[in-house]
Amino acid sequence: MKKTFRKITASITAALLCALPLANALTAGAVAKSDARYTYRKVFAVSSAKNIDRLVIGLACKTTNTDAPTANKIASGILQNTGGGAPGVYAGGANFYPSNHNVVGGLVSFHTHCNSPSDYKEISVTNLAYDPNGKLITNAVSASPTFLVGDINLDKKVNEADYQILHAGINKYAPNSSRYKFHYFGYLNVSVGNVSGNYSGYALDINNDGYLSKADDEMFKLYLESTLDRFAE
Ligand SMILES: [Ca+2]
Ligand SMILES: [Ca+2]
Repeated sequence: MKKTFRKITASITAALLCALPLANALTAGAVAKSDARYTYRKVFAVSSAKNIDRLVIGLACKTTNTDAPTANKIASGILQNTGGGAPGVYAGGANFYPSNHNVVGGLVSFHTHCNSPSDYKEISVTNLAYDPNGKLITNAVSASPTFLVGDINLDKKVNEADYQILHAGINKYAPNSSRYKFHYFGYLNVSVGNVSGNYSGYALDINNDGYLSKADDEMFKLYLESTLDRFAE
């Protein structure tokens, strides 16, 4: 019963409440501190040509110690952030119109900042792709789990151990200042010393540009030395 109600609430929120000002979502304890260290991200990506004209995405989460979800472009195109909410709930939303209907790889993402890794509480996700005739294309776009940016080894901490994996991954997949284009939902095999592991591709894209490159390494170093409070998106 509760689950059904949530689903209904989410679809109503996505369909009808998009124009509500975000101020409606602000309650006591909402919004991360300005120097909050933790960024959560969800990536929407497509693995093969699907003739996508419009992608409608949404991400609803609780407001406690958390900023409102905001959409970011990965592929080129037009992005319109919408969004609204109800007390205690953010309903981030966006429309994305890719420049290339047959784009492959990352399309868009949502990000939000939190005071601590345990603050992020997801409620629902919307992911609808339409062709140029306005027809729904089923299973066109995949959404990653919402993940803590920088926590590559999934221990809920962002630290030197994660950086070592990133650094080794760049040496293997993007050597000599080259760039490796992510397919996002595959795994990259990376070894640090004699420990080898498979890591989600999207987890290594620290700067969220769709590629693994030296720029990800540099951004992570700035974060570890606290020159950067948090990853932007
Ligand atoms: Ca970690
Ligand atoms: Ca990158």
